[in-house]
Amino acid sequence: MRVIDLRSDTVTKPSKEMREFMMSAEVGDDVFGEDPTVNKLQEKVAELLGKEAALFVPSGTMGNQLCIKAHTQPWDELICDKDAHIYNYESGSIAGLSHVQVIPVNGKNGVFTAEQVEEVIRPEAYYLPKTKLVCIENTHNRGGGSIFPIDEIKRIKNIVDKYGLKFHLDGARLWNASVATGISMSEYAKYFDSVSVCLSKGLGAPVGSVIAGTKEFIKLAHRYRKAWGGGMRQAGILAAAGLFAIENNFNRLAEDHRRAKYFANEISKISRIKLDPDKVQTNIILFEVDGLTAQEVCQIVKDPSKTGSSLLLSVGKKYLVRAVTHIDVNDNDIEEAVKILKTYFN
Ligand code: TLP
Repeated sequence: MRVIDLRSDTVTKPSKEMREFMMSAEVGDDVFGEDPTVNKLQEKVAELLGKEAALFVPSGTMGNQLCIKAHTQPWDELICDKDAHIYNYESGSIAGLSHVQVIPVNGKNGVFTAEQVEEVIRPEAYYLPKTKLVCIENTHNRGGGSIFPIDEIKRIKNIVDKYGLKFHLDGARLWNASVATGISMSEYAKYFDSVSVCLSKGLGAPVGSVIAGTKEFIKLAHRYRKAWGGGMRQAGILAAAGLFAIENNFNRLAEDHRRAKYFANEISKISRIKLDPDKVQTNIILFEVDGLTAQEVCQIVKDPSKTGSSLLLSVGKKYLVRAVTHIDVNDNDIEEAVKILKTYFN
């Protein structure tokens, strides 16, 4: 049976070439800082992001949460979009691990303005929480792969500086933003005190994220990584996948964006489907099916009995279905996915 898996760009499997590259990686004990491949990856990502230092971590969640922990103290407060991954999908870790509370801002597709940030920053008073950190996500997952405009990032950075706050970027898919806009990773990163990027999303590596910032910041994050059980030993095998992915799978993200756009255009013609294809900026497509919850849509298209193929989609919000293009789907798979949606919803 044919399965077309558009649930996420996390579902990709390492290619034969990537696996071979991993097999030949030189390794050492990274808890002693002695894994040459991990060190190489950290240097490479630090350079790419124009930061002093970087740290390899097991997941995007750990990367974001380490940054939040290293920028804050218990009882502090951070500002992020109401749909931010750090706030919705990281198991309550802002509260659980950092003892920090969130001021969720009502952005549009995950994008908010400098004015919205300034409005919620607390004045100094003993009975108020201290606002310490602003976090943005680029591209924005629940915003449908939306790109945070660089001009708004600059405006928010002015506010961050004016109030002496810190600025964190969840750049799990910063690669996609960079390829889509032509703005370099370092140009995006330079406005932030810390950046987290994922190797296991569009880049197709099996595991891992990297966080970057000043040497002092990374030293502190390194301490917390160990404390949280994230110290890895011969992790060069995994870091090698990341190095391979950056080298070979970064620029090809444009293909995923092209397919997402095509898919969005085609399914927007289906009578019961509601979406604006102009909103699709990268590799994530959010759409509604008239009268059905996202969960119901996922169940219907998964069943191969009518079409001979199983289409896997995920839930974006209660009524928003999410489809994500990635390295393991080709033009033909996208055609088949369109056909399946036509069968059920036209
Ligand atoms: N996103 C995943 C999961 O929510 C399942 C997905 O399928 O999109 N930041 C952003 C913007 C993300 O989209 C994700 C993962 C993370 C951080 C966390 O990364 P991991 O899953 O490696 O902890």
